[in-house]
Amino acid sequence: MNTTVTQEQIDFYRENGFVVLHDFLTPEELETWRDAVDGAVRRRGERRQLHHKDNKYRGTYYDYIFVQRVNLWMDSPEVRRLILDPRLGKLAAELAGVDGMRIWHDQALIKQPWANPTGWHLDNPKWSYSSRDTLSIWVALDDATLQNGCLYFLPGSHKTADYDDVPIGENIGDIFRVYPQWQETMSAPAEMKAGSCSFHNGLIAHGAGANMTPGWRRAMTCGFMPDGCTFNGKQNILTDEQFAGYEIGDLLDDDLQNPLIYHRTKPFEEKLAERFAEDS
Ligand SMILES: O=C(O)CCC(=O)C(=O)O
Ligand SMILES: [Fe+2]
Repeated sequence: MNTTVTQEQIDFYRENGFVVLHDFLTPEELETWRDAVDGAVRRRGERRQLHHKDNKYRGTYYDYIFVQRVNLWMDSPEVRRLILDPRLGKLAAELAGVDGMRIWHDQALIKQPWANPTGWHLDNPKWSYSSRDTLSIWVALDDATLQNGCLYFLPGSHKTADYDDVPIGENIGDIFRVYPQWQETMSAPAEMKAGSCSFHNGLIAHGAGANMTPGWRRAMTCGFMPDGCTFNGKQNILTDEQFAGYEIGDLLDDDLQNPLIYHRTKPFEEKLAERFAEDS
């Protein structure tokens, strides 16, 4: 895994709100990621989240955007080993320019053959904290192409976005009703070979094309929350119990839900090691 970034890549990320890192995984690592994610998705069955009983989107337009399975690190030791990796945390922290990173959630996002496009949206306004430094990694498990639904970004939109949420719905351009100032911005596709990845800011406008092919477009993603973020009143992935337990302004520092996977100065290794000790 090539987790070194140049100053040029950091500058590109800060200016544009995304960066593509080609050849991120070795061919062997790519096989490990594919096996881990495929196995975890299969075992998860219909449940988008571990605490769900069923899939409320079954058969809807949303269900045919992608197979979405959230927080696979929680129920798959194989995915846990990949996602709770301090090298990912350090890389995310370097791009964002923060001291430490926690996991917000991981997600397998698998576009089925002939899947719907992923409408333009922002990520962070959906989440339970607000941070202009939060960001996600998106790892291509298959080649992501213009034909099968690669990501697209609106470069620089993270700088002028605010916290109005736009649902990922059937009109892929709904976001331009909320942010008409972006209507003239040219989008940037992010085609990637399998094993490459991108990082994108939590406030950049992004989406993905339809899958116009009979093949699969698999991706594994993870949102990283800068250490020190506080609850903003949105439930998002929190269970009803967790949601009821937080008050606006509370620190989101529950290591069972949002493990600290990297910090420049605070110790974090011991807690992570305890996590992995349970696996063996
Ligand atoms: O993979 C996709 O279709 C969308 C990905 C996305 O929205 C994300 O990773 O935040
Ligand atoms: Fe997104």
